[in-house]
Amino acid sequence: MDLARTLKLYAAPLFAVALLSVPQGPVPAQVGSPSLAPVVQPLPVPVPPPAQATPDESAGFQGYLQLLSARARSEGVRETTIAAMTSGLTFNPRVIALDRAQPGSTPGSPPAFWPYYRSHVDAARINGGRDMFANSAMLTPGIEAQFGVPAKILIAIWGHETFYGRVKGDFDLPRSLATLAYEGRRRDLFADEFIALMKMADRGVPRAQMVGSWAGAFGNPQFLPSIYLRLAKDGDGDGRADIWNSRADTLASIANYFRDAGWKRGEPWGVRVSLPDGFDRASLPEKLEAPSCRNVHARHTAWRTVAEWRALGISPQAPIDDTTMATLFEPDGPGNGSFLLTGNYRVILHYNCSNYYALSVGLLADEIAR
Ligand SMILES: [Ca+2]
Repeated sequence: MDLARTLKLYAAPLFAVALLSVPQGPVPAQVGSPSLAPVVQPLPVPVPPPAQATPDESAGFQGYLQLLSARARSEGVRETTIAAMTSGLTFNPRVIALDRAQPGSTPGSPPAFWPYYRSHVDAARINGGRDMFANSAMLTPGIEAQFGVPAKILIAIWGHETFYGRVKGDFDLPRSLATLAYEGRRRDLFADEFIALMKMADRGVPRAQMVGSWAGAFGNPQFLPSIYLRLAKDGDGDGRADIWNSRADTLASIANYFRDAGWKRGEPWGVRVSLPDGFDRASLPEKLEAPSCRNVHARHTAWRTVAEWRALGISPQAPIDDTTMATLFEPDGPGNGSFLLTGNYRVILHYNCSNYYALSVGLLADEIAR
């Protein structure tokens, strides 16, 4: 799962990018080390103009494709698939320009959450989710029963990733993944994804369907190929996991990802809380330490039960069991909104490790079901 988590970090939420008004495709704020800045940044990032592949790059890339092909062959990928996936493939300098345009960790205080939230979880996002929620009412009880994940969460993920399928990306996936692997900064990860994409083709996914984000994520939930192979589900029983076009397959696949990542049935992602006047924040339990995604988790307190939080004077604004373990998080500091976050919030972070992302998903989900 560590590998899967790391890989999923490459899958930028396209909708966030669209709303950042970056004119030339998705620009996730951070790819790679989960200990860096949030994946979703509230500020637009200047994108350098596309460069041309140099002759050396082109020659080297073609040689590298032969290495990838040999590996695919050794892993049982069919010869016709290898040919279909590599013939005519060229290095894409645009993908590298986008990759290099990502900002690193932002020094100083993290940017404010609420302005980001207001601009991203707008009326269109909420109303689109409510429509999807209502129109999926025949479908979702079965998925909720099977996987234990609320439909509102699944739909909020879909809304965040691709605005309910409206913005899925149009980069050629083999070209993007092979380019990122060849460039070498994270070669092993992207080479693995390229091989996984070939295996998808062997399973019958059409070459023409292989388009998505510049970083290799695709379909309604923006899965990477390895995630697709491992977790995509056929929700409508036609024998194919069509996360590009099928609502049932999309929702079942996101639900399967969440179940696999440890979503706990019946537990909320978190609740808003109120703190008593003069609450002594200096006495709060220490910061949360996590093996990955440290900067994101370090903004939360250590775990306490809800009963222990209540004993400190903190009042949940929605139902949550006293025995539930939770951390306290105040994204914009005291007096600007406070939350108790459960283990299920960590599952949303597993999908995309950013407090902006996870808190927005949780709040959008609650708006959708309101
Ligand atoms: Ca299907």
